[in-house]
Amino acid sequence: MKSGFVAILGHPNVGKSTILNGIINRKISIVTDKSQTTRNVIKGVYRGKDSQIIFVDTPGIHKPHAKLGVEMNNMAYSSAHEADVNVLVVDASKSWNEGDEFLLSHLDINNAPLVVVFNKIDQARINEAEKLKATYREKLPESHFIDTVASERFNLEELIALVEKLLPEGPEYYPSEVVTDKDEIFQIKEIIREKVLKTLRDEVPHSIAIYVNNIAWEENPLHIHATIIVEKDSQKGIVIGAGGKRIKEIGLKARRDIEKLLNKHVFLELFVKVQSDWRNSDELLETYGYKNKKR
Ligand SMILES: Nc1nc2c(ncn2[C@@H]2O[C@H](COP(=O)(O)OP(=O)(O)O)[C@@H](O)[C@H]2O)c(=O)[nH]1
Ligand SMILES: [Mg+2]
Repeated sequence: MKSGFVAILGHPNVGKSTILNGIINRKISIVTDKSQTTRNVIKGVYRGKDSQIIFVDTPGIHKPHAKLGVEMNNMAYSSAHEADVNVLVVDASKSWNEGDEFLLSHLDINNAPLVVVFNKIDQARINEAEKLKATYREKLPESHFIDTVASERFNLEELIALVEKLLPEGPEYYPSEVVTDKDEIFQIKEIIREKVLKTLRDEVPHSIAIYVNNIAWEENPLHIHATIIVEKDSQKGIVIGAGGKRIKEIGLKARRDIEKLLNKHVFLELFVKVQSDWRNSDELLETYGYKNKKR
């Protein structure tokens, strides 16, 4: 059978997680309209007739401002290095800029085949997109190219077929029931983080981490006690909202998704805690699951 690891790489916000979810046909990686939503490497297992492809969603590559950003970039770089095929996702509605230079100069794609995906072609202007594509073709002449609209699942089957063709013969890496390498606690934290991101304005999201203090698995409803970590008192106020209105809304939305994930009734208790500059603390990055451990 054809099998292997396929890293989905690119700038923040280009649609990498949407591609993973579209391919696996399940929401395993959170998606928002904000950049740097994905902070970990998330694997999704695709099974074809005679293939098993492990798609690896990665944090967007960007110029880092804190240690968290450095860790996130490193996760992407090492995923690229270990992959059998790399998929570089480009926002086709943007023109070539120094961000693209930064990305190409930092990526070590290790001689594995590279597929460049021009996503969001629904938002692109034809002439501009052609210019962008020509630049990529010139810089990466050995690569394969495909257009997609990930949010509509347009051309994702074609992308899978292309990747399948480029993969080597290999073993089945995961048993048949496994869809993702991430456990339920990770998914619960990501659901809560997504609801915070979607409920708040732009300035807070990068400062947020989620910590699960306790899950009483034997209780019904299942009791989950989690903490939203922020960096400043003012952010704590924003997350809680007037009269606790916003945190209630976050809790309600998160609870619904967690119940869907676990297929159980859930009682979700949320707290907010200030921990200034956690994004630059090695110890706290480790606690919150953002340390780039060797996989
Ligand atoms: N118009 C359009 N929007 C898209 C497409 N793919 C993804 N998006 C949107 O782009 C935003 C970022 O997507 P996401 O998957 O989180 O990007 P990531 O940061 O690269 O993982 C979300 O609001 C998506 O709904 C597409 O093909 N067309
Ligand atoms: Mg993402």
